[in-house]
Amino acid sequence: MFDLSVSLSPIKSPFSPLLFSGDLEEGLMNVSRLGYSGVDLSLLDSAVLDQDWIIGKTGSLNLKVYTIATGQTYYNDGYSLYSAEADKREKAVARINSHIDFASRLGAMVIIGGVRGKITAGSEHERLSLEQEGRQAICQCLKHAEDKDVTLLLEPINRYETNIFNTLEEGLSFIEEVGSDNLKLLPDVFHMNIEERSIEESILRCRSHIGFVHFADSNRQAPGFGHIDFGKILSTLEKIKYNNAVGLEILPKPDDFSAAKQAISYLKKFKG
Ligand code: LER
Ligand code: MN
Repeated sequence: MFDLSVSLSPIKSPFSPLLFSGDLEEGLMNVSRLGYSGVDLSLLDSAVLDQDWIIGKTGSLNLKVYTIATGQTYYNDGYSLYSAEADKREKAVARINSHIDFASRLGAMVIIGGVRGKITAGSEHERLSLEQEGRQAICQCLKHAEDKDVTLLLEPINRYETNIFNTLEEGLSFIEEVGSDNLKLLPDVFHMNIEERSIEESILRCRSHIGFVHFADSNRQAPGFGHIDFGKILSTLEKIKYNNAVGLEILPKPDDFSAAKQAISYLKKFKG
C-alpha cells in the first residue's frame, strides 16, 4: 500500500474538502496518531505564515509535507491565474511564487488547481486571449519553480468548478506543449469520476507525467463512503509504478477525525 497523506489548512476556507481546517496543530497531531506519513497543506499566502513553526512541528511528528495546495487564493480572495483583470493575475502569480519559496524549504510540490479560476469571456476572441494570459501566468510561476527546483502539479478539475483543464488529456497536452520537467499532472479521482470515460485508462495514458494523486470518494467523502472502486485504481497505480504518496482530500464527514480514520483504515485493507 502507498504512503498516505491528508489535506489540512491552518485557516477556515470556503474550499471545503479539508480536515481540521482552522486548527493545523490539532490536525497534525491527529493524522500522525492515525498513522499517516504526511500532509498536504492548503495555504493562502506562504509569505505571511510562520514557516519555521510548520517545519518544526511536522518534523517533530515525522510528517512529510508532500504538497502545498493554492486554491484559497481564488476561493478566499478572488485572485486567479486566468482572471480577466491583470492585477488579479499578478497577485495570483505572487502568491504561487511565495508557495514555491516555502515548498523549496519543505521539499514539497505546489499545486496549480483551483487557483486557475475560471475564464469569463464574452467572445471566442476574448477566450483565446485569456487562455494566452493564463498560460503566461503559469509559465512565470514555472520559471520560478525551475529556479527553486520545485515541481508544479497541474490538476484537472471538473466542469462545475472550472472551465480550464477538466480532463487529464487536456492537462497532458498543456504539459507536453510547455515541455518542462518541473510541470507534472495531479489526477484527482473525485474530478475524474465526473470527467473521464475510464479512470484507469486515463491514468495509464498519462503514466509518465503523474507527480501526485488525490483520492476522495464519489461524494467527496472518505474512500469507502461512496461508490468509487479504489481497488481498481490502486492496482493501476501499482501497475504504472507510481512511487509517491496518495493524498486524501476529503470532506470532514461525519466529522474531521472520523473521516481521517475511515480513509486510512479503508485504504489499508488493500495492502498486499
Ligand atoms: C483541489 O485539489 C481540488 O480538487 C479542487 O476541487 C479545488 O481546487
Ligand atoms: Mn484535488
